[in-house]
Amino acid sequence: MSRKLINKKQNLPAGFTLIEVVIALVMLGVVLLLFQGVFKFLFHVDHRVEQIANTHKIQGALETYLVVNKRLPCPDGDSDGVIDGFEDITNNVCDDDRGYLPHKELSTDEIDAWGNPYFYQVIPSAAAGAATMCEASSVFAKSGTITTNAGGGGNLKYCPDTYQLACSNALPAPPVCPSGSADLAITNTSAPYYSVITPNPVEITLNNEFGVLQNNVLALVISYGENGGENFYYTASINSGIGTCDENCDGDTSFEMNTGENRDYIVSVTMDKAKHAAVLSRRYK
Ligand SMILES: [Ca+2]
Ligand SMILES: [Ca+2]
Ligand SMILES: [Ca+2]
Repeated sequence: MSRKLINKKQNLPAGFTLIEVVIALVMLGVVLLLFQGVFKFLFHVDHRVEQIANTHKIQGALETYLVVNKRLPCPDGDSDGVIDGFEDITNNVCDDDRGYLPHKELSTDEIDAWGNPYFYQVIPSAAAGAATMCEASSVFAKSGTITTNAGGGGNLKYCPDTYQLACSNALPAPPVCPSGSADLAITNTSAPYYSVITPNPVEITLNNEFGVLQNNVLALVISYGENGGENFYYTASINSGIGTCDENCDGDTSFEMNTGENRDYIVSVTMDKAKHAAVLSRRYK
């Protein structure tokens, strides 16, 4: 009888020891972690690729808006508590120099690839006073009568000898302009108010790791990328005391094309682009 039992035991298939089970579970865990890492990586790559495409769309939309309207839109502010996707502008002056992207006006998406809204910064002078042909803020002015005062804030000068215009208090002067230059007054009733002689704004600076990238920026659109939930101008520490804030949401007009995991996606429109758009629109003055 006992011999039979022993034989039966010997015929049973070999089971797993506890150590073998533990090793198998550890290996399974490692494999799952690897897969999770791969999926996370692919997820982020997918969003980055999507955002790069979004960035190109916004760049195209801003440039098309410039060509069609001969001006740029003001930010969609929150001063009135309403974010409606349309610019906030009063009497040819932007209500604020920063806010949300007027996405309905531009026919672009309201949010970026991570579901966060875009930040839109324009030159502070666009929200500071009257626009004249000799001021970069004129790129944001809507239709309506705007006069470039002779000898006033616009400083528009004309040289009868060379038919040359200049935005300056002193130029053109002899010998460039032998008989001297004269103050000139021009009244425009529709955009564009800016012209080939409108100086660069030098109000917003866009840097990269090597130094200044662009210093004639008129407007910037920013997606704060993967950490946009906390690193957004309207939620970061500068405004609400929560989240973190970097160079692109610290409230000043210096911005940076950063790289790495928390990189931001920036679209910029320079004065050169605005003048190019004015040429395309055949409304160059
Ligand atoms: Ca609005
Ligand atoms: Ca970021
Ligand atoms: Ca800054």
